[in-house]
Amino acid sequence: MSRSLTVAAAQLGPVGRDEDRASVVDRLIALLRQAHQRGAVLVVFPELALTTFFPRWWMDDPAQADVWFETEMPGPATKPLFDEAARLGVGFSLGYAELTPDGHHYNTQVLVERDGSIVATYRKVHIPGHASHEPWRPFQHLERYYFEPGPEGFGVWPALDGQIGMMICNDRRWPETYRVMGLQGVEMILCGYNTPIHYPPDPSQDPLAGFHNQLVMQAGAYQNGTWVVASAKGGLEEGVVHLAQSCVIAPSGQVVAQALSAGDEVVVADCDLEWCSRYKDTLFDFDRYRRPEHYGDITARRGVSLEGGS
Ligand code: CDT
Repeated sequence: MSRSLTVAAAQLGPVGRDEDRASVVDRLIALLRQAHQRGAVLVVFPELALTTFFPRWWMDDPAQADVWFETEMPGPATKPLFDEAARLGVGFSLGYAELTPDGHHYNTQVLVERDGSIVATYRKVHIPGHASHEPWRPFQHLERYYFEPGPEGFGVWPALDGQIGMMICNDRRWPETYRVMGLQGVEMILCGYNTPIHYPPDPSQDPLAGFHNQLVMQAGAYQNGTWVVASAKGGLEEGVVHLAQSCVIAPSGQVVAQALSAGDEVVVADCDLEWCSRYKDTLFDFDRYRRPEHYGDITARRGVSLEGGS
């Protein structure tokens, strides 16, 4: 028996500083329609898809950046995307900067069902970069200045006839991201990202950006028996080159589809969610093989307390 979910990673090319929400949403709708024509019922858009990657700029007052944030979802600019997706019967996931009514700033991704209803909102847990101006860098990565970490952690939701989880960009580099969702039975993890290829604190990592991108997601998929769908904002954006390489990864860890360009592109794969059980019920049968009851013993033997003292 198979349980097919045809999914599209809707990669975006650069979004300029002066590009308004309406024109970006037009691009998203064009990608949505292409994905639908190719049979997709779920479309994954990138992190902070509605704007340029603004954390590359320092602003003396962080409130100046509020123009890049959404105060409602859908709002007037994003409603056409919600309407077209519901008309086509396509679910989607969209990354955006969220300003909550009580003043919190999050890097957020929403999951929307085929009927246009919001299933879940995930707020990025791992906030990378730095929190103050570092003029020595050729460009800033001020996510820690503009965003708070999401307080809710990682969830998994029944949607699209499967068990769906979300992570955002830097989250994908941390094994616990996948494991926390794996322990909740995740079958498909949706991820948007903006990854500058140049890493100023250690440029020796630059040539490895694409390798590391795949290394972490292929390992996370395999070790937790889950599909991973990753959608980039790639290309040269406001002078900074971003990794493209959007892809779909199977529970075997194999890349089954990948972007060919660094621009707007739809990457489609037909995913059998039953494939997850081949791994979840065998080599990575958590109930059978994981031994969390031993973790305390190991740390005690090494003279390390779980509280972090010694
Ligand atoms: N957007 C995002 O999380 N990007 C990070 C860049 C890390 S370097 C500060 C990433 O992990 O791809």
